[in-house]
Amino acid sequence: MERIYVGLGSNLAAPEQQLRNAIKALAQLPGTHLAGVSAFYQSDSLLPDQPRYTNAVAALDSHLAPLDLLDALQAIENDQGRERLERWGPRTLDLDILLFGDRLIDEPRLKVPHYQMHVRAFVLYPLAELAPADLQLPDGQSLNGLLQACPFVGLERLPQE
Ligand code: A4P
Ligand code: MG
Repeated sequence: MERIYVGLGSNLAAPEQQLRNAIKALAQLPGTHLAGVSAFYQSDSLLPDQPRYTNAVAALDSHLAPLDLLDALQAIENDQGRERLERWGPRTLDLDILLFGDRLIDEPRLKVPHYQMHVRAFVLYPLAELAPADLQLPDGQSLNGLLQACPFVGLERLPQE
């Protein structure tokens, strides 16, 4: 079993419900245990003229191989009506593999750690709810160091139900 962190994001078609549905689907992945889910956070899109995003992070313990997990996550995105019209376009659901154990993965379809996670408050703060306090990324950076360099600005933590 390896500990995997998955970033969830949505900015179309009832984002909070999209995230709740995705979490149910993650819990049903074969060979996988859903170990935790962060609170939901809202923030403006990194791109102008897009609706606000809701983001969260889920922790999985899984026997799946990385590319099999990627296939499964893309199937969940497609099931929830994701249309890949343009890169970075608005989306009903985006599932990104943030960390996969302590692996560094550099394949055409999969780069882990996720290339932008180090500087995204909407990834780092929910991740910090689930990860051990002394988490180190496989490139040697500490989650605490990244958090200190990434202010909690423009992020709204939603109350949990
Ligand atoms: N891929 C490579 N590495 C990974 C990985 N670690 N996890 C490949 C998942 N996929 C990975 O992804 C394109 C391809 O990346 C996949 O086919 C897979 O083989 P995609 O999800 O189809 O495209 P995308 O999401 O449009 O691109 P990308 O680069 O994932 O976009 P980002 O970086 O996720 O940015 N603002 C806020 N507030 N919150 C957000 O969540 N998200 C974006 C999208 C912009 N602004 C945002 C947010
Ligand atoms: Mg993506």
